[in-house]
Amino acid sequence: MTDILFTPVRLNERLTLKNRILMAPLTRCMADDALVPTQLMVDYYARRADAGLIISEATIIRPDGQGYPNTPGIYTQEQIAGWRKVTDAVHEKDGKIFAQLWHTGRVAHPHFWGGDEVLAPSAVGIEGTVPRMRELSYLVPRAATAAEIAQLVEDYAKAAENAIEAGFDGVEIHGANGYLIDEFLHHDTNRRDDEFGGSPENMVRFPLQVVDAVIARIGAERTALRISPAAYFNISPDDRDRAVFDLLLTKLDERELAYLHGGIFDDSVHYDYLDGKVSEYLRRHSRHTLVGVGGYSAETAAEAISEDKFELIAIGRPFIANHDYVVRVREGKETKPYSDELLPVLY
Ligand code: FNR
Ligand code: 8K6
Repeated sequence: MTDILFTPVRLNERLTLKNRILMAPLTRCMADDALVPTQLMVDYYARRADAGLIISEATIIRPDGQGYPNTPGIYTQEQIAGWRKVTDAVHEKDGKIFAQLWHTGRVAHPHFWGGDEVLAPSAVGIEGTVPRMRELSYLVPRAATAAEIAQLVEDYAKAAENAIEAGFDGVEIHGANGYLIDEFLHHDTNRRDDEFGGSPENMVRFPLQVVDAVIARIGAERTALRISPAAYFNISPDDRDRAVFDLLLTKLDERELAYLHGGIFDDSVHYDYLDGKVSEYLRRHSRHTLVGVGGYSAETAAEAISEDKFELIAIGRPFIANHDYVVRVREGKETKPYSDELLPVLY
């Protein structure tokens, strides 16, 4: 019944996946204080190498992209060397792994890098405090200048190059979930009136510059993108965002990508302004290989793939609770349930 998940997929000339089950990117806050991957992370990823592709936890491209404690980075030699141990261990077990490249934008907090300000598209803050660090209130960010935006593009490209040096098979640009790239794509967070805001053409400019810079540096076969057309996390929805994402997807169709990934926690939710679920919207508007995600079981994923709703499934919480998720599915065994309370002890 889940057999279709175990058919290999050729993404392009460089990459063929042994099955259709991806490990979703999952922030676990397990890096050391220099944001270097630890031995625990080496073991954690190696024991999930049965996945067709592991997408790493979101990994920051530079210090001021950090918004949570102990999230790994990929901008120092120590971090690159730490990731090399992870990628070697995954490859030894015949797995593949992409790095998810992250800048949290206005969700960053200077507490982590000892600065005094946060950069975002516009000076619009979020309410609340950093999770697990309830004493840290979010700041109102400063709108990045054009020169700072150009530097951010370069820093994404450099991080992609570092990821290849660290042995990753490719990168997934984190353009989802209310972080920097997503902030440019929504009216709630992008109030700019220069060439990066005010119209769909301008709002897609920075995200596409990042995609193009990463492709130029490491090749389209190794470049993937995650986006959240539904504002559902840290951003308020605005009906005008639909035109921005329509244009983004049209422009992405002019480029090659390893795959396109929807960022959502529950793909059964219907969004009126998308005329359907996130996966349905992406399918209608994109020609790229699509990753479905958000509340799927192996059975519902297999059904969706056999109905051609997407080609690949990313599994998040169940993969945290079951390091042997792929084996359990293949053998028709029960999977252990995930719970947030268990998160700190599951590896
Ligand atoms: C996430 N998710 C997430 N997404 C992302 O793009 N980068 C990340 O680092 C994280 N981190 C993260 C941590 C934890 C603890 C959870 C539960 C989720 C979202 C994740 O990739 C996925 O989209 C959702 O979990 C939905 O899939 P499941 O869990 O229903 O299979
Ligand atoms: C300290 C860890 C930080 C992790 C970053 C992102 C993931 C958080 C996961 C928690 C779940 C939040 C669900 C939000 C969905 C909103 C639906 C309306």
